[in-house]
Amino acid sequence: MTVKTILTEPNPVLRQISKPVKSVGADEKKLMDDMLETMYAANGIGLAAIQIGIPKRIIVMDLSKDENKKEPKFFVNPVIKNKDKSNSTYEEGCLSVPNQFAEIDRPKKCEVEYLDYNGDKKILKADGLLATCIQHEMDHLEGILFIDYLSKLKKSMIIKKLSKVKSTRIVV
Ligand code: GNR
Ligand code: NI
Repeated sequence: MTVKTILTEPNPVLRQISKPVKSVGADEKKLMDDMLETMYAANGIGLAAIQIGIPKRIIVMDLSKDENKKEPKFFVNPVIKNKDKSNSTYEEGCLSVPNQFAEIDRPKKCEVEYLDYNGDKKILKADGLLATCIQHEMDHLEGILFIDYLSKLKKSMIIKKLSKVKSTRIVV
């Protein structure tokens, strides 16, 4: 397992639409292992393959609070089936939008159909942070970031800040 570099906004790769996986083979399992390692190293609760530059419809997640009781979850070709009519608000962050947070409204509950690590078809009913996180990750598969839901002004301020951080790094 390898810790990969997480791409950050404004990197155009993050705007690519990820492609469905044909089958869950050795390459996909290796990718999922690397994604999980990368996510844990960055202290995130979810990661989409495009965040490490691979445009495949694969997501990993672990919402467990206890470091010693890991609960990794793998989603290949996920599809959201039933979105709840009622919304809930969470303060979201994103490993690809470092140190920026904003309250985002999303459907409170949803159902997800997907293939698991072994390529078996599964359905998950999600609520609370799990539902929020799945929808956040599904957005990555479509090239969408949470800042896209903010006003033009807030979004451009965040992108400006992130661009500055990057150019400073190059100068130093
Ligand atoms: O680590 C993460 N935390 C988080 C908090 C609230 C809503 C969504 C997330 S996902 C984020 C990791 C990430 O960027 N996944 O794409
Ligand atoms: Ni994210």
